[in-house]
Amino acid sequence: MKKFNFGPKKWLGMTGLAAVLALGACSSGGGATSGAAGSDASLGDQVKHKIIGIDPGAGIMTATQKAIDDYGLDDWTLVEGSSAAMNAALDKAIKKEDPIIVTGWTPHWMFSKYDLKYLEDPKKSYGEAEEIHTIARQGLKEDHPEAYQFLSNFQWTEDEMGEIMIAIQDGTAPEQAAADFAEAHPERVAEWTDGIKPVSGDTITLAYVAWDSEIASFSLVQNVMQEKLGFKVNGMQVEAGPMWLGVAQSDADASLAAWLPLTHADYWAKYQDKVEDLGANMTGVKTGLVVPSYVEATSIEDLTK
Ligand code: PBE
Repeated sequence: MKKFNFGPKKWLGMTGLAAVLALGACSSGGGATSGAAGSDASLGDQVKHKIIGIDPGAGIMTATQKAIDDYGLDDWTLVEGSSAAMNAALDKAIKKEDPIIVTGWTPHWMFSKYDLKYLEDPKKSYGEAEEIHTIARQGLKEDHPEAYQFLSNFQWTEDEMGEIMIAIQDGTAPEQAAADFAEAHPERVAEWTDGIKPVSGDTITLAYVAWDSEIASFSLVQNVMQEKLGFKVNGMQVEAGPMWLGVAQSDADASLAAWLPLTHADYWAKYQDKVEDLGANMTGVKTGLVVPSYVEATSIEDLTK
């Protein structure tokens, strides 16, 4: 069942003028591409030339700086914060039908909750076919062959991750959302654990970042490794840089949160000799600039107008 993109279309009513007044923006004159429909001010003026970003270590921040260069968005600023702060800003803007531009990615529950769209990226600043990879520390295969096998087997889909993310967003605790998923999909759990002999209490540490997608993957893998394979799984919740460094230095055994080839290209370049790539745990993922559907712009190129 398709779990994403069933968001209500209730934000399509326009109050562009109110948005302009609320932001105190002034009209940029004739011919400008307006932001919210009905407004004469350019989208840039309406959002004060700000893109709402997330934590500075996230690859999407590097990609967005690149987009700012690639598209000549000289007077634009990328605002640093966290995914929680970005989600809050997006929610606030949508409630008022104000224009807003955020750094966004899929899978993410925001596309289910709100009516959103990616701005087209003809210059490919955000890459093309992104995947989420599982990376392991050197020596994991020898030290914990069962964990290595399971982590190599683990692969899932955007819709499956969406079930956990949306449950968490609706208020279910991550561990419970993961347990519910494992119970609802025994055949998937059986595929991932097929032929692996359970251990008795070996400890495995998984590094991850508090991005909604990664909270979902960590929680599910922790649940399955603990409940079905007898591991004790610790989470090491850190920023993106320390996550990669943690696996490279063997402070963590593995991470499910390596976005490649583009999003974490800098980290990969730095640590590829010290980590092992176990392959994609999800394909067809995406990052970019995201706006509510009521914003008229359709491409990053429109931001220069
Ligand atoms: N993200 C979600 C991450 C990868 C997962 C897109 C925020 C990043 O930008 O590094």
